[in-house]
Amino acid sequence: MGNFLSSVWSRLLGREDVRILMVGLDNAGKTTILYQLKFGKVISSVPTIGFNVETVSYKNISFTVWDIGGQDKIRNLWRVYFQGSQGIIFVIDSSDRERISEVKTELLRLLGEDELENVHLLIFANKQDVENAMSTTEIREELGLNELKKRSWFVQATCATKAEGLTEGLDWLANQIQNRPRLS
Ligand SMILES: Nc1nc2c(ncn2[C@@H]2O[C@H](COP(=O)(O)OP(=O)(O)OP(=O)(O)O)[C@@H](O)[C@H]2O)c(=O)[nH]1
Ligand SMILES: [Mg+2]
Repeated sequence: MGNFLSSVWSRLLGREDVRILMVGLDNAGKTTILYQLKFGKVISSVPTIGFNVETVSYKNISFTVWDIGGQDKIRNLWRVYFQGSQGIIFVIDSSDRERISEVKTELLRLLGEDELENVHLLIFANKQDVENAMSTTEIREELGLNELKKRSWFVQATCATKAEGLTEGLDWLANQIQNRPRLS
């Protein structure tokens, strides 16, 4: 990840290990984001079966991002990876209006998991470059985020293929984890 996000990582100095999970429906852009963070360039991705995991070290911290495939039949496996995570990145294909209710169902199911009760939630409203993509305001409304109680959450507009918005979102997440590793 090199210098790309060093200002983000420097906020997390002193933390031994920070574990972030990245989930979302299939085709949302998770693997593209992971590769952007790791390599800083777009690498063509194929649907993930199972997961990709990348650990990035910066000084004395290690930051592990688990990119878990979003296909319907493996979503039940997400919970295997929840334990010990401080942050969740939930990636949405903002151009996929047809599946926004499915996104909401999955998100609410995720947030209902005991293991994730106090975990910070960063939502990447991805594919903002696609014409007629849902805005962050629309996504907040569609997902009913304003009704979330006791949860620190943030919606960031992104275009993963151009690496836009990723740093801003992770900056928010890093701040949250720095200030309050887990809410309680
Ligand atoms: N236009 C556009 N396409 C994107 C963007 N991000 C990802 N894509 C494309 O969307 C497709 C799916 O991206 P992936 O990163 O493989 O999606 P994923 O969430 O990992 O999908 P699964 O592994 O199946 O769960 C690829 O063709 C990407 O190039 C974006 O911001 N804009
Ligand atoms: Mg993938």
